[in-house]
Amino acid sequence: MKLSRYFLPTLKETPSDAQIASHRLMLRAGLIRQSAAGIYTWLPLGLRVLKNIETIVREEQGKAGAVELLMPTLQSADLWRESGRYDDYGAEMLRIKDRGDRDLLYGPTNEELITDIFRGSVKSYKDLPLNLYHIQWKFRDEIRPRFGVMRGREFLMKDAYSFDLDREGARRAYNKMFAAYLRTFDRMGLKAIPMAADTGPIGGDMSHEFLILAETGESEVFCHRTLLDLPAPPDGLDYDSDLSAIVDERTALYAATDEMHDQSAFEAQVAEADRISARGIEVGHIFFFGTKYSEAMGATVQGPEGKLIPVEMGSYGIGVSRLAGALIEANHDKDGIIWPASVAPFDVGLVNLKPGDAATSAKCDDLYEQLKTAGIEVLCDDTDERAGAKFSRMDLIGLPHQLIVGPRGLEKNTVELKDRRTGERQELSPEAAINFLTSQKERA
Ligand code: 5CA
Repeated sequence: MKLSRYFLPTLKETPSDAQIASHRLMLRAGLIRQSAAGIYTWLPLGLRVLKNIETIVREEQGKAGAVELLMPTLQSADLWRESGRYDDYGAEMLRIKDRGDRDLLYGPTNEELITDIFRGSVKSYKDLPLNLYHIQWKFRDEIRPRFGVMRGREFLMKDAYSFDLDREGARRAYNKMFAAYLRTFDRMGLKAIPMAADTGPIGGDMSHEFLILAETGESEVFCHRTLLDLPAPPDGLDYDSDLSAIVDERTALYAATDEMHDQSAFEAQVAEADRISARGIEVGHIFFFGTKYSEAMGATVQGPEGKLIPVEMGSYGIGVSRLAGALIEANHDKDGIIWPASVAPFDVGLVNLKPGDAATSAKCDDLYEQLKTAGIEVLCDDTDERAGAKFSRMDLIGLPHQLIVGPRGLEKNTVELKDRRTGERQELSPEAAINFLTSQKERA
């Protein structure tokens, strides 16, 4: 992509209404614009990040056996009357009437709709287990939308729903998602801490939140230090015993009991040196709620003996748009964003220091084509702005690598390669730079 033909409206000034780094940087780096309180447009650069996050989520859901579909944003109120949540959900739910005076709502979550889809088509235990998910916009009329996309009113969520014949099957589905979540966040370079949690308006008797440590997080985390050092579980775990071992081990290291949610109990039971009490951002939340919706809505299957059995269900959410903010909270410095390679909007920023110089521009075009051929996503700054402005914009938008090309270097057949995270710069030949970037891409 050539910057002169792109749409990257960065801001020079720090927006005064943004209280946390990720919100400020998302506005300044031209990732989002607010259109109403808690409602955002995703600008081209932000959209690329969102799509990369989606891709990782999608791949890991697929590996865990979940099947993608797409449900609408608008839902019929009648379904929610069946579960009893139309009245219970309260003011967070955006209620709409169509021209026929029928009640609709903008979905804050999809338990009812997926249960309706399930009961319409699945009749036998032989079709289980089943896990269906989608990645779709949700609306919750939060009292205090804040921190940009972290607590929006409209936000993108991945929500998966599992259906099983019995509790053991449902527990296994839950554990599978638990492991898939650890892998998903790990691929984004994030250390996610699973924490037993309240089930809130979703309901049920078991739930875990996944939290990313950050000072600006809205949740409190108490956990054992070793939890931070545990690697993500390996790919392809499928045995019940392996999966439940993962869940038991991590849950134990957070808080063994309910009473450990209480800070003083936590402090009595875990030695000070082993204790982490910090703030965290909730990037995912999984629930086991058994037959709460299947009984209320008549989602049954015929069991092996011919009896009708209400299915055991769980639901599994990831805050896809919130993750864009959480990733920045975890990856930035005074100059701007530092994207982990797996979600970066482009792999490389190619900086043409002198677009007026024919030889420099020809070399940039050549490098640009070579990078593209090697499958490397490149944003080329071909504008005629000052070098200083170009450097600060590249630092602000946080692409992992910057490849800087100018007439002085080219006289010696060199270009400069800068690593955004470490700030390290190396001078090398254009060929060596391409080889280096290709090897980085292959490793990722
Ligand atoms: N039905 C369940 C699981 S599919 C559910 O709705 N869970 S949830 O309420 O916990 O939401 C799932 C995830 O969406 C949260 O962990 C959080 O990361 C994200 N999320 C929730 N509310 C917001 C919000 N207002 N803005 C941005 N992300 C949000």
